[in-house]
Amino acid sequence: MEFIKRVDPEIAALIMSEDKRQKEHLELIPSENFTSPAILEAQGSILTNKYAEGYPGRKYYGGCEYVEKIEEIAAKRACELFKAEHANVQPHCGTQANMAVYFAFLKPGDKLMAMNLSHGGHLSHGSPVNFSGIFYEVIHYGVDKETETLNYEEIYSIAEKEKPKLIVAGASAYPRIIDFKKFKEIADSIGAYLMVDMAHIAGLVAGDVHPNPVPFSDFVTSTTHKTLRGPRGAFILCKDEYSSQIDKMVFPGIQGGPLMHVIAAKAICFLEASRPEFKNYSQKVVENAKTLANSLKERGFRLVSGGTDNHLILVDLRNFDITGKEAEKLLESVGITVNKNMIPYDPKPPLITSGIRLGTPALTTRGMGKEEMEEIGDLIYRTIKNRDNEKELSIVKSRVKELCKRFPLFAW
Ligand code: DSN
Repeated sequence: MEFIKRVDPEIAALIMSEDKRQKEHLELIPSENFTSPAILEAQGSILTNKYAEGYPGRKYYGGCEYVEKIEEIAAKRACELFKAEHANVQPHCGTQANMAVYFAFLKPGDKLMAMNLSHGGHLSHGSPVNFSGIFYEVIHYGVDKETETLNYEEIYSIAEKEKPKLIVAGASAYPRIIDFKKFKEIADSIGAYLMVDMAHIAGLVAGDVHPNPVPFSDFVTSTTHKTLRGPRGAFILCKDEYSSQIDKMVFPGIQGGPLMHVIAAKAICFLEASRPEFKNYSQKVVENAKTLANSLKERGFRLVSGGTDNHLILVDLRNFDITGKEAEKLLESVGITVNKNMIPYDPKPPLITSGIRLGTPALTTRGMGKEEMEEIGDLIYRTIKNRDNEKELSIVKSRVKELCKRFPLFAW
């Protein structure tokens, strides 16, 4: 920070404030995590100075001898980690990874079938306000009203009737295991491509606590910064037969110069995720989510689908007579960061919502375990229950502070 402080004190002060916020809050947003100091170092490295359009061995610039080695290593590690035939590590974000697949294999107006955003899907899975909903004819599937889980028979009958060219599996607010084999059978039965967006669960797949979609999919897209705990970025895995169409669509199709500092950080992330410690970490993420889910259930919260199999919990707040928006703000005021989220068949609009989405990847990185998850369930309950009781809220605040102090983040 010394250089930033000298050159731009205004930005330095804001970074320091954010640093303090990250250290002193309980981070429960399921798509967030804390990267290692090695990954931070790579992202802040001189690699940001280098242009490297094209692919290793076929770069459009001189002086690429080191950065292309880095890109080769990153792609090779991604393939090894997820047992894939081909990896493109250049996509800047998850939406661009999805865009590359759609643009490479669909024409505007083609049919795409994906999970409804309001049932746990993602904007880039055909939301009308996203390019994917503007360029394609989108058919959505959702979760069953009773079980709040994916009903594969229902998905099969929608696919059979609508005959989409590409089916997307994957979600950003679905607390259960996704059966990729079933999705593959559905896609095969109508001759559709299957793309799995595993952004949320990539770290769980790497740690062998969630089935790997790679053997069942034509394309797998992912971000690197969620459960995978890498830098902010994305990648695409595919079979060799699709590699040249995917590569051409990422560059020159939709992106320019790759972010080589981020690609180096992705290489480190894949290495870290291949180690035994990461397997241990992923198991703890899931165990912690189950413990937090039980702690909340015991205190009267209704969980969408009744619980969780992964890193994420979706809480229906209606019996506590508070909206997702209000709960997000209230919890933030005591140092607990969550995000408001639609629950399936939510009567409230997306900016209000009836739910909150919680996840354990970040707090597990801090080293928190079963005992802390039980306590956090209690802190969430006490905050919501005593929302107008300043004395209770200040007790919660100090318990949050104490927890954060006992589990410090990496110093930098
Ligand atoms: N915005 C991410 C999430 O929070 O789930 C998905 O891209």
